[in-house]
Amino acid sequence: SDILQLISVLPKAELHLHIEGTLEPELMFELAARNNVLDKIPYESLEEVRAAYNFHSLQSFLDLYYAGCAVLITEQDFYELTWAYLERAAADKVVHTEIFFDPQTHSARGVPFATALQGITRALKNAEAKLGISSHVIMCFLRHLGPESAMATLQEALPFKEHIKGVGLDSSELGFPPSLFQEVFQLAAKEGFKAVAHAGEEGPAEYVWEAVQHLKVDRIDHGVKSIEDASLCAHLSKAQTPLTVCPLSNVKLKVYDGELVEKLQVLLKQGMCITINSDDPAYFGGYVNANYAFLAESLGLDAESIYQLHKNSFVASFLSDEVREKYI
Ligand code: ES4
Ligand code: ZN
Repeated sequence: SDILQLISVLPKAELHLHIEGTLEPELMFELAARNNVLDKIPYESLEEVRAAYNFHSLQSFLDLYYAGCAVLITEQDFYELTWAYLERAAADKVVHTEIFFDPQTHSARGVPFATALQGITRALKNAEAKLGISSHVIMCFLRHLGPESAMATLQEALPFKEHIKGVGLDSSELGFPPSLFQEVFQLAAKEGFKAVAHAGEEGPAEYVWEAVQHLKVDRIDHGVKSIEDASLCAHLSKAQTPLTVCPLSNVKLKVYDGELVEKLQVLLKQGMCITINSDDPAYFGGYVNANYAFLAESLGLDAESIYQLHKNSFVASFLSDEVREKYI
């Protein structure tokens, strides 16, 4: 249709993408074989992997996502993982991407911070030259490991500051409110990092308030539960705090029902800065254009809304104003 055509040709920024969540089953097996760790992945075949990607909650997904990470060991592994994502992003007309990585997932397995970061940044640099994609890296703290481990990770990152644009907060949400990480985010801000946090994915609207007030984030990742709090929605609209929404992720993890999707459209029309992203595309069944297409089809979005979403992706990005201007 015309809408799908428009989605496929519009240049866009992707702002919510876990690089570890772009590990396709084929590459998972290839790296497992190369690194002699086939025993570390709980599957015998590609079919078995795909059959396992049937989630009922955030945690049921995270368990498999962390298990898959066991095959990522060398700098070259991280390079190939990131490069494979960038080629797919280019096919979807992504011209700028801000990717998350989870250093603690790798350091806990004995893979140094620098190994993961260097593999990722080498691919990003190559993509700038060969695919015309600009990028930033955002390092995320795993909230289930608590604030002390997050603080240690931040300290470990300081020597690599020039390669890291911002800090984020991800993993299991319920029981790990943003306020626990206030000190970590305070130091990160002092060190010049931008800040984002997953909030209001499975957790309540209250966690979104905490991310705004305690962590002083520049964007909220997901944030769909904000819909349940009218005064929060009013605040986010007024402050133009962006939400990086991931429709296929929310459907796969059963975060919301149809009604919430429709409310999303109301918020978009009211001027909230909503962006569309793919989160963990290898696990959730589609890259960024598939996420736009899903929303367009389920809501019957018009061309004007699609155009607004593409524009929001640049407005919400950490690009310099000078570069941003070129796209909006
Ligand atoms: C994640 Cl969908 C989602 N939510 C929270 N943490 C994550 N890490 C990777 N994907
Ligand atoms: Zn996410």
